[in-house]
Amino acid sequence: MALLSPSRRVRRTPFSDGVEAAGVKAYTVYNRMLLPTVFESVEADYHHMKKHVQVWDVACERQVELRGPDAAKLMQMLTPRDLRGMLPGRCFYVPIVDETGGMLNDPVAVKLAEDRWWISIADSDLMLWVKGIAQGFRLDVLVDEPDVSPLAVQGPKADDLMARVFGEAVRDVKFFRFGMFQFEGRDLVVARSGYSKQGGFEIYVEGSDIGMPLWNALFAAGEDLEVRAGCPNLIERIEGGLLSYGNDMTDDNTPHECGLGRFCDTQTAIGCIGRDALLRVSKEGPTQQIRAIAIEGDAVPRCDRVWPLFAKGERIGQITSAAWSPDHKTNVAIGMVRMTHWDSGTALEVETPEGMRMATVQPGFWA
Ligand code: THG
Repeated sequence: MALLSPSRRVRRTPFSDGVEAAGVKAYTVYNRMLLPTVFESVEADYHHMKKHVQVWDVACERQVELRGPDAAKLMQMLTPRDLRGMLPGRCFYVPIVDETGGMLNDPVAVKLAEDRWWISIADSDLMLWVKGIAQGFRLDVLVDEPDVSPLAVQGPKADDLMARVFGEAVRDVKFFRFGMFQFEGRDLVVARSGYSKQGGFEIYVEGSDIGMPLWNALFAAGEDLEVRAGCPNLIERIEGGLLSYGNDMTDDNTPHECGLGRFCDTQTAIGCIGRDALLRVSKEGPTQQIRAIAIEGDAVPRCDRVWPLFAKGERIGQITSAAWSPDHKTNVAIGMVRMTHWDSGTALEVETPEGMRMATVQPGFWA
């Protein structure tokens, strides 16, 4: 593919200088911001992440901040997940739905205080929807995008690296919770979370000016841990069943179709804008759903459009993400499959740009 023309519309991040010095080989654009996709190679990056520790520039996971007396009310209007039991210091993975129950985003909600939330968004212009609702319902809440840029530290040695920079107490942070930790005299949110199944942390870097100092401190502290610059890895995230908004699902899909029913409490999520629509569709249950799918044969090419899925010549779904897995010695994939063909073991055919391949519905994701 040709190169990406840089311009003001494609925002750099507080870590871009470090990413470039580390030899980034490819970028994508996410929330109108640069997101690295390859350093050495997708496969080499994958093996390194599973064995060591990586620092990821995920500043493109922008924060939509809700601040004010109606912040919690607004947050509950956005999602069918019941937030009443959520305490400050917690992070929740939350489907965000429109009035039809269609997925608008699948962010991580960070509850800083009853009246202060961050919505750590996937790739869609969620702030416009949130501002529209706040204004339309005359809510007493400010909605904006603060100067906060997540930096992820992922891999089996993440705890050791983080302890060297933030102190031993960081090891005690539990999954999907956060604590406040100091760096150069500034208090930062540090959560145990991240877009991989290898474990690790996300540092919500508040203030672009400390971006490179923190980046450099992590690399200086982790030399003997073989720390490297990395990024969300296509192979690893498919193995783990981590969904990519805009790729694996769009606003045409309900959370239940996406397999996110476990993050919905539609009965009790009073105030959620999509609640009535979801109650209607969830009565019958979804008629298609996301599945782990293995594709036979050699490494598939990059999946940059839907690949139709067939059974006996009939179209029954589509593949939306696929990659060769060196650890599982098969092509791992994420697809949306009709109910009639979604059972584990069902044999399918997938139309790739390089021809038809046999494929099989898996009992679950690989990791
Ligand atoms: N971290 C933060 N912001 C993000 C992402 C992130 N914004 C964009 C994107 N990623 C949002 N999508 C996801 C998808 C999956 C998860 C988090 C964000 C995730 N899921 C876990 C799982 O499915 O195993 C755990 C969910 C749970 O049990 O609560 O982590 O990565 N800040």
